[in-house]
Amino acid sequence: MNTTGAKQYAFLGLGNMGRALAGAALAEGRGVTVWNRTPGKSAELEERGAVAAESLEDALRSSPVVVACLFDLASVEEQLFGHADLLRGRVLVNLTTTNPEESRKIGRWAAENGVRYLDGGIMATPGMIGREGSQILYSGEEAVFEEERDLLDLWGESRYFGSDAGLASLWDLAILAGMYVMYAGFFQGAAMVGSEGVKAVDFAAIAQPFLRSMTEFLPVQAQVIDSGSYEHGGQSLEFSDLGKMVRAADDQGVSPRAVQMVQDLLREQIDAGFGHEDFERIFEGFRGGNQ
Ligand code: FVH
Repeated sequence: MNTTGAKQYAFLGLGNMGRALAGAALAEGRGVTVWNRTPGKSAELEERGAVAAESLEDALRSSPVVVACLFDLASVEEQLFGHADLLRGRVLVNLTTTNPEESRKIGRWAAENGVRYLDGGIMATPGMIGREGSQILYSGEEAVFEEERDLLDLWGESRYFGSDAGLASLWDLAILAGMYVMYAGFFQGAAMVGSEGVKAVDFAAIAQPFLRSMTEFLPVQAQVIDSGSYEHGGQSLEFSDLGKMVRAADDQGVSPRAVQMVQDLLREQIDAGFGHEDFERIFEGFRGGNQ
């Protein structure tokens, strides 16, 4: 049964993340209606006070604010694009992961149909929702972001990036790019010592403190990049040469491809005559510039 007088929200999608988001709203006494394409995922939320809608249409009618956490753009299109009539005038907070162009596509559809749209990128796992360290990035209608802060802030630190609906997604995917490449380097290292029978957990125990401390340098490296000059006397490209790492992996029968990617970026800058400049210069390789 809905909590009398409480603000009402509809949650679409009860996967691991959708359940965590709805659960955080319930924990703060909000009125929650839930819907999932496949029935059977709402029992625990119902025990905590959520109402399970009998249909998607009922869920959309139940609340002025609809939170979607589906799988991808296709699932959002499939479920919502045919229901503009029911969503008109309502707020749609879409936390489904999409790329920037996909987010913009949903934003355009929302604008054409009078749906108040906020796009979100979740920088957290389901277990982190509502806990320290959880950040959710937003873009789209700023007034919606401000009006709904009492909901959004339940899930984590809320950050707004602008009215272009694709911006939250751009930031989300940019941060994840850093995460995945870091993981790939760690996995290559695990394979290197693994070739001598070392378990990955033992490698992690020793590598993690060092890798964690290295992240402290990110703001310093960012300052070098923003300065537009790579002559700050930091570690030079020539000094950074990763040939030894590539060779060590090869000699152990391990693919060096994670480190080879960085080595290629380094070589590109050295070959262009910038070997004496700071390591951060490889940033230019991503922009396609060698000036
Ligand atoms: N889980 C995580 O750590 C990450 C953190 C960052 C953000 N992601 C994104 O959140 C979206 C949902 O992720 P999830 O973890 O809840 O994913 P699943 O547990 O796999 O649940 C998927 C739900 O999506 C529903 N669904 C899939 N296709 C459709 C469709 N065509 N129409 C309607 N619903 C659909 C699915 O329903 P069902 O299969 O149970 O019927 C689940 O409710 C996602 O974008 C992540 O990238 C999570």
